[in-house]
Amino acid sequence: MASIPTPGVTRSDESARSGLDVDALRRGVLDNLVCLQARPPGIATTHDWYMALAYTVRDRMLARWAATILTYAASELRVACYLSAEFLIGPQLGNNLVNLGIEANVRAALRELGQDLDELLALEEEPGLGNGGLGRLAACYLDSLATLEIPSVGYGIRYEFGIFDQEIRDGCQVEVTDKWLQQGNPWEIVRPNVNYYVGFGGHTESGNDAQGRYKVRWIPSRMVKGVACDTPMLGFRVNTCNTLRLWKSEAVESFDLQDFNAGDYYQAVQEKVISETLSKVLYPNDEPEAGKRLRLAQQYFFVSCSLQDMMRLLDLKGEPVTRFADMFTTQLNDTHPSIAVAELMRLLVDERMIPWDEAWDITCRTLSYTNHTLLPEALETWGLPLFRGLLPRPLEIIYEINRRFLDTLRQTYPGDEARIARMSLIDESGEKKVRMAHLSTVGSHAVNGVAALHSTLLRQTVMRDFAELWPERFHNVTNGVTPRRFMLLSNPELASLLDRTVGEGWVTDLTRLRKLEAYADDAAFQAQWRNVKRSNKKILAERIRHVTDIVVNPDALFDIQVKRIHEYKRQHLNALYIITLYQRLRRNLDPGNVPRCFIFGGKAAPGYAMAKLMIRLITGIAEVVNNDPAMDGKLKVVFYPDFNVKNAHFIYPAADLSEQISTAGKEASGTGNMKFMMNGALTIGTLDGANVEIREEAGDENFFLFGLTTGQVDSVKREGYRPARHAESNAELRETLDLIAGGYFSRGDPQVFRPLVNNLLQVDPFLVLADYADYVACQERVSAAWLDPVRWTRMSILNTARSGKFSSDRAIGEYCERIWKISPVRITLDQI
Ligand code: 26Q
Repeated sequence: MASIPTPGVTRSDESARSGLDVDALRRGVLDNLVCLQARPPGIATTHDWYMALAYTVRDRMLARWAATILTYAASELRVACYLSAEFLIGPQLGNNLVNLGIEANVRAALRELGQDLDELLALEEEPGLGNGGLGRLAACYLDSLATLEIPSVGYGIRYEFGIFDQEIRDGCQVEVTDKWLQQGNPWEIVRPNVNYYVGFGGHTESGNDAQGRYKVRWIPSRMVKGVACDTPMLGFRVNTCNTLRLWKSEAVESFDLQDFNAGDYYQAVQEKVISETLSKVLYPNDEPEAGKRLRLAQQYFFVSCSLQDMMRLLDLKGEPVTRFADMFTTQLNDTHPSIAVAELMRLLVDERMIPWDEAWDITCRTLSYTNHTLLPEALETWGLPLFRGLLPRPLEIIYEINRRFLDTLRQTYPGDEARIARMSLIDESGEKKVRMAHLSTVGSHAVNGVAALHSTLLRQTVMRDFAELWPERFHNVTNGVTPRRFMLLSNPELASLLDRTVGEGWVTDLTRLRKLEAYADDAAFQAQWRNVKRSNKKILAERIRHVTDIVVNPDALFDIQVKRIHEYKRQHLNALYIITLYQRLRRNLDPGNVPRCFIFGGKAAPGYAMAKLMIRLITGIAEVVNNDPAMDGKLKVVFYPDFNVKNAHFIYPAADLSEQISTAGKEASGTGNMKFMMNGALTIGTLDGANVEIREEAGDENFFLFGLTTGQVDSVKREGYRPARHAESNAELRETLDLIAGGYFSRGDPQVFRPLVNNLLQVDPFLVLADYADYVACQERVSAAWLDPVRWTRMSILNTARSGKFSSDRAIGEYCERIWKISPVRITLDQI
């Protein structure tokens, strides 16, 4: 896309700091290289050039950032605050270039300096401040919020170590510490003067104050300081530049450090270390030991800093704290920030002397909660002893909220003690625990699921009692992803074809892609479509060769499954099919003889043994298949290490087939499924999460459906599932499992995959064997479709054409209208 002039900045204003033409950009890079990086061009490393370029781009965002902050500070408006323990924002340079519209000029300026933009882009370390879907969703939402010109802030934690880097050694995952800050982060501005104190531990004291009002004082045993670290979030071709504010923990400089004797000094230093540990590392999900004390401390830390920050902004604006809900609407991204219910109450009642009922009204009007999971083991709870030890005052507040809530329940449901026990904020069935999803639901005015099916199941299962009590509180907002990053930036060839075919407006109004339908059967357009895909597949093939040494054929069907490794996502179902196909090919029994390249990517939680074994199975199959000369030109298997946002950029555009094969009812939504669809991949999938809506939009005939439905899954389980029966009645499945169990994919060692095979045959909690036969049959339909390129290309075009619903702009539009009740605010640059 061509560059655009900066609104409000005339040519004569243009300087090395703000100019967008080639000359100004060139001078900007040189200036930053010499003055900020302190490196003359002669000795500068490529990384120095990257830093200089990043600063040059950031300089161009600062005027917009300042104008945005000033506008929000000055006007009477409502700000949406997105509270999330994770923001997986991905590399920033390319995205900012695209949003500013200066990619072509920057490329030219760098060329004059003897540098290559692509090389510099490849150097950027991405901030891996999230595990997967939930964190990336938060980042897509920030992009849409800025692009739609919605006043908003993202609040989270500035982890020093993000999600680990994955290496594959001897076929196994090895975790390597993610030192993303080692070389410096040019996008972040630390604001030491924006800081708050957060208390932990200690005890509470109660009594009456001078006016005779009952008051509780919390005397914490430890204070931690949170310092704001800001990253600008620029919208696409608009002046809105919002803030992602992440909190870094620091020790409070106390007297103990200054006037010490030897013993106190070491004690004080230890306290400092503990405080700084708070924002040290991101917790992986799916960890059996996830309920760690430090995790709860992290959650409270960032929530308290964020709410205090909002209060300070209110004070700065001269607004009374009673207007909190008019000035802020706050979304809780899952239960990770749900301690906000208690903390906002504490700040209002204890610190601002607001009467309880009024504070409760403010809290409920301010907060809303998004649920991202139905898996019982993933619903957050915290044991009472741990909670009380760390957060004694917030726990008292939760008790008081619960007491009042249960009182109203007893009036509504007299005598129904079972229901009341189910709804209580405290689970008393075993070891007592605080139920965070309950707390969020009671303390919010809106609760939503992330896909239509998920929201329905939420109302029917985990939230059933609450949905009966407050039906109007429950919503669905189907997830979405940003087409700026996942199409325009990462698939430039497709973007350019779309520009030429439907006009450039699709980037901010993805429903315009519908116009492509008219070209679905146009032979010339089909040829261009295939060329784009082929070119993207060549790029991925080259990356694969570079990283894994495996040579893949870009003309093979690229069948891709990239996502976190988890039993419910069923990468092992895919693996069983590959083995089946391998056996058929060896015997020349494959019906279509379609060359396939299976590509996997994804991280397993470090403590999740079965997920790690699934990786080993895939790499084990790859070793056998890729080294079998009989499979040349027919079958390849690749495990692409370290799947992250950066790698995703060249993976989604290269896909022919998108694997979305979770057990029905387990995947809340999925968002990778949407990225594949936009980039013209066809989906093979179950009726789970957003797949249901993807199929609805694409049309049944353009989606490869298989598997049990949620209703069937329930009845199979109710009737007593016997996985071994499927193996007994299906010779191919039996052979496949026997090969794994016999050590065929583990260099002859039958012990390696025993736990996996036994689990499948004896328990199979995710019904892999029950869905196997239908999956294999469905893959045969995929092969048949592939053999008819005109049909396949038509299906591919229609998938992209009908992906408009899955833009995060649509999702954010729904949050604004239905949940946040806020509207856009135009930012102009004339005020600074
Ligand atoms: C909780 C407690 C302690 C430690 C870690 C965690 C933790 C961290 C991250 C629990 C869950 C997560 C992440 C969950 C997640 O990514 N869920 C996905 O959210 C996507 C966006 O809505 C959906 O599309 C996916 O279906 C859902 O799995």
